[in-house]
Amino acid sequence: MLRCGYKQQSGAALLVFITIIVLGAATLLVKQLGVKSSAYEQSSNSMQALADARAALIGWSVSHPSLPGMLPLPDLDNNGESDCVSAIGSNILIGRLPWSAPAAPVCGDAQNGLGVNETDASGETLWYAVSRNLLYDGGYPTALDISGDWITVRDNSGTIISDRVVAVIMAPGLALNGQNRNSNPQTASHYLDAVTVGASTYRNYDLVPEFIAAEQSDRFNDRLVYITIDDLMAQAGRVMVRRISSDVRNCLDADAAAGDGTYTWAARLNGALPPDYNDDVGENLGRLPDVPSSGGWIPLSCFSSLSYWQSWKEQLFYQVSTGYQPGSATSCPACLTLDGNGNKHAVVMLAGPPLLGQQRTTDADKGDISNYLEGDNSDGDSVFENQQISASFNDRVICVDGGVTCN
Ligand SMILES: [Ca+2]
Ligand SMILES: [Ca+2]
Ligand SMILES: [Ca+2]
Ligand SMILES: [Ca+2]
Repeated sequence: MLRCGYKQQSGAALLVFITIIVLGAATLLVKQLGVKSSAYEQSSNSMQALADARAALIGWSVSHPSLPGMLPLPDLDNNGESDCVSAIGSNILIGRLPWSAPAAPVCGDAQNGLGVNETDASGETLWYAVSRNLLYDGGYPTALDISGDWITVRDNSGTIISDRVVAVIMAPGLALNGQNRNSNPQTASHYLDAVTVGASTYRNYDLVPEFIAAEQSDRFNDRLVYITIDDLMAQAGRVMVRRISSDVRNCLDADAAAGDGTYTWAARLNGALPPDYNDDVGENLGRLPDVPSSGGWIPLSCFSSLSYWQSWKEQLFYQVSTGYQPGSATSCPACLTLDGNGNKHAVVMLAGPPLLGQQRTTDADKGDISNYLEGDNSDGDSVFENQQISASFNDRVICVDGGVTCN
């Protein structure tokens, strides 16, 4: 009996002990899951804020009234408004994402705010790094350079995710050890973090155009999203195609109608000199001329009056058919074909940003049409095409025929 009672007692004690262990483990598990789920929720909230901000930033750019494709200057003093930086000395600028409509034009550019004031899960305003190529610093017409020299974003292992980035939006998260946001509210390094991978340290707060989307740790808690030049131009390009379809086609048709029905010569591509925009007698293919011709052609000042013209004209190419070139009988069939449809008097081609293998740095680069146009648009014949935008094709071609079918 005694033995049996002892056994029962020790069995009960063991049961209690096991229960305590199991309950303890379960509590710990629930706590851990709670922490993980809360971290997941926080991260998920921050990612949603970043996604919303990214959409708003693209929307701001493509709907800019005078210069679709440009991006807002960062907010440097955290009052919600962009701040003018009249001489941008670095390749990028970093500040907060501006959300409020500025009271006065920024660097002379009247603009709205993004309209959304997103904050991350810790309540912090989002940060924003942007390539100077797409900023309006008052230096018009040199703004909006889509030729290259972009920002690189790397993953946790330092591998490049994209090197065609124009803007990075960052959720800073809570202050880490060593970050003091009370006395340094405008200092990016008190919000954004750095990670060392091998021999390289990537800092999300300095003016080196390299950013890292590292894994979360006690030394790194930034979350970021980015916009590439391709993302932006796919959308700004659509807006520009609509505007150019209307404005540039109207200028060309008006010029033809005011004269003898023929269309202007092109501005010759000459790789020995910077691009010029004078029409050249005998040139069917080149850029669109926007200065008065010496040959008595009606000046195409129509183009120069377009607000976006100076920033976009390097990307615009033009071919006039022999059937409608100056001095011609203004008749097809010596006309152009676009997407299988003939009888086009002229075509205008919007090149888009450079694709893999295309360079637009030197005068020689800028004089070579294959650095801008692809597929059937770069071979110099009379047949042109639009294709689905892809990594190997991003031209947009519109036709001109006096409004008969091209409209
Ligand atoms: Ca400001
Ligand atoms: Ca951070
Ligand atoms: Ca192209
Ligand atoms: Ca062709």
